[in-house]
Amino acid sequence: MGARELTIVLLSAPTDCVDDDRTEQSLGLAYIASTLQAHGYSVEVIELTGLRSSELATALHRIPAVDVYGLTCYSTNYHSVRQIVTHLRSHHPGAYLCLGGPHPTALPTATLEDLQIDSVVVGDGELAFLSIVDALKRGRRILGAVGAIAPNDLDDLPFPNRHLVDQKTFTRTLNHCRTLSLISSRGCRHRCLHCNSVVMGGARKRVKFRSTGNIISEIRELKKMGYGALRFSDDNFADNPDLANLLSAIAKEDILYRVFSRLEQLEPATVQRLADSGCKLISVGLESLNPKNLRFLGKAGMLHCLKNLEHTERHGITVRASFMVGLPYDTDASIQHFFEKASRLPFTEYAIYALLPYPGTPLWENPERYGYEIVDADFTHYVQMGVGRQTAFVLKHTDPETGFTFHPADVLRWHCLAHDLFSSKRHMSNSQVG
Ligand code: B12
Ligand code: SF4
Repeated sequence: MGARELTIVLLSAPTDCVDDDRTEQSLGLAYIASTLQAHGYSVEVIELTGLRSSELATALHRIPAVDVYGLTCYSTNYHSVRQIVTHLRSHHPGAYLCLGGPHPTALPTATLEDLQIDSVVVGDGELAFLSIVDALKRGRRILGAVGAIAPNDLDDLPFPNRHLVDQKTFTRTLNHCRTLSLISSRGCRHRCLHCNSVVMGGARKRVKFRSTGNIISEIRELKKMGYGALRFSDDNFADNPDLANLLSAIAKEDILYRVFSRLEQLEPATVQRLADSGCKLISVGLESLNPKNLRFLGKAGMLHCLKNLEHTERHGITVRASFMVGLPYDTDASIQHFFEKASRLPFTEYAIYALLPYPGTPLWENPERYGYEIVDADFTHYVQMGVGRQTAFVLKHTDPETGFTFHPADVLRWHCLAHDLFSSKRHMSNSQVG
């Protein structure tokens, strides 16, 4: 690969494991595309999400022959990523293949060994992939795991390019308006035991935030594209150190939006500002009302701020609270007790997942330390909320003190019981907001 211009295709892979995997384009690929373009490369993005697995083989033949392929990969769509890689290797044997995203970031060596790819990027991919492509242009093929090159300042990144895919083919809405996602920070300062954010922070010690001015410029660009409804994909949106200014600036933009936030952050004054600036939905991870379970997860502080739910709903912001089953101190009696209690809390929408050991999290690395055994090591089964609200549980747990053991069947039973106890709430799949 010499002086000739390099041709590059970025790909996302489908999965059958959820009802809809085509809610939005991959923001990660859109960021990588715009970074490459800013450095003079031309890029094509092919989103294969939305295809059923039976349709994938045919679609693969439509992927053009290029010099470089970059694929984004979750744990749950790993099978179809493998199928795509196998196809590309056999039809375009000389092409350079690179993987990035949550799964290869957690398991770079295993992914490199399992798939015949040239490299994986660990963590943020914009500058690392650019360095890979620059090297290829100079005739050097970088092989193996490539560490993220984090930008000193997120504002230096060009906005993700949303014009390379047909936005009308994606399904996300908020208040019945078609919705685009953006992200105002990278990483999360918390270290909850189950959460993949530890991995995606690239073990980052410091969360990075974009400036208010930079976020507002992107919002204006999205409005010009015809989108006044947005979703912030940040792990903990309200943790922004410049939040008050950011929300005052957003308030002038006349948009609707939704966020994810820790409950601790949702103090009355913050909630007022969120409501005034157009926030319609906040997703919060309540996880469990059992204090021992919350301590286990690293969320013990949450029980002291349940009052924050009241302010939020009172300001007309729908709260979507998510809970977990399969935590160490769960029993039939405790599920009954704590979910009954939770059903009386002031939130409108809910989701219930099972605890899953995503690769790279402490629970995956060292399950026995927490009394768990992984009984199904196929991470493509690690679906929190799959087709028809199904959840998966792949762990067995034994309490070291009492010897009480629970298995996947118990957890799936608790999942059903918890749903029944929440009959006065609305499941997120029936959301009237987003
Ligand atoms: C939006 C989103 C979704 C969307 C997907 C939209 C899409 N088209 O990708 C939907 C709603 C469909 C979804 C579904 C699920 N999700 Co989700 N989702 C997210 C969320 C909130 C934001 C992703 C995002 O936009 N990030 C911002 C961009 C900039 O970052 P990024 O995508 O990671 O990309 C960067 C790097 O990863 C890297 N990179 C990524 N791809 C590539 C490719 C190359 C070639 C290179 C070099 C680099 C690279 O560079 C990018 C730029 O820096 C994340 C949490 C988060 N904060 O990241 C969870 C997250 C990705 N989801 C997660 C999970 C668990 C799921 C589900 C399994 C949940 C379920 N229903 O059971 C499903 C799985 C669906 C599937 N496809 O298999 C986990 C992933 C865990 C894992 N090991 O796979 C995450 C990390 C949440 C978490 N903290 O646990 N999700
Ligand atoms: S669960 Fe939420 S607060 Fe905890 S590490 Fe993950 S994103 Fe951060």
